[in-house]
Amino acid sequence: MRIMTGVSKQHSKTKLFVQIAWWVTLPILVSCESHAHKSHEGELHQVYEFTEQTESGSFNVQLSTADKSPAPIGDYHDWSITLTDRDSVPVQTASIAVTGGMPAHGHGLPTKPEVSQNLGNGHYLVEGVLFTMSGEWLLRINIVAEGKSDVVDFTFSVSS
Ligand SMILES: [Cu+2]
Repeated sequence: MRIMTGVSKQHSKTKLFVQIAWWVTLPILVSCESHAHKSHEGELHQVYEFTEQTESGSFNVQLSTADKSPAPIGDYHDWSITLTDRDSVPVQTASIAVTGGMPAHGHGLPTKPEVSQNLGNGHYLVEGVLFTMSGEWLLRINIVAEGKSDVVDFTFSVSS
């Protein structure tokens, strides 16, 4: 009888541990699942347009999804940058690099976007942006122009 009780207690402890482990793990599994699922949909979502001053105030950067089209999850798409200086004069010749990722997930961008075209009058085309999951994404725009180097971060939520 004692042995039976002992076994029974041990069993219920194990069972409890398994249950706790499951409830801790479940949300992680569910979020991974939804990420994977959404990354295959490739549906169109939100149109983005932001304007920010760079950290040192050298430039103003307008960042938007190209052609005001929505940013999809799971498909390559383009963004546009409009660059002006502190006097609102278009910056015609700039070297621009785009990096980023998901700060909350601790990962970078899945691709290396490139500023592929200088469209003139301070407009630049960014190709090769890809969001692989919903959540908060960061795009960091590094600018070298007019003898100055400056950076600006754009953080926004991508959802399906
Ligand atoms: Cu992520």
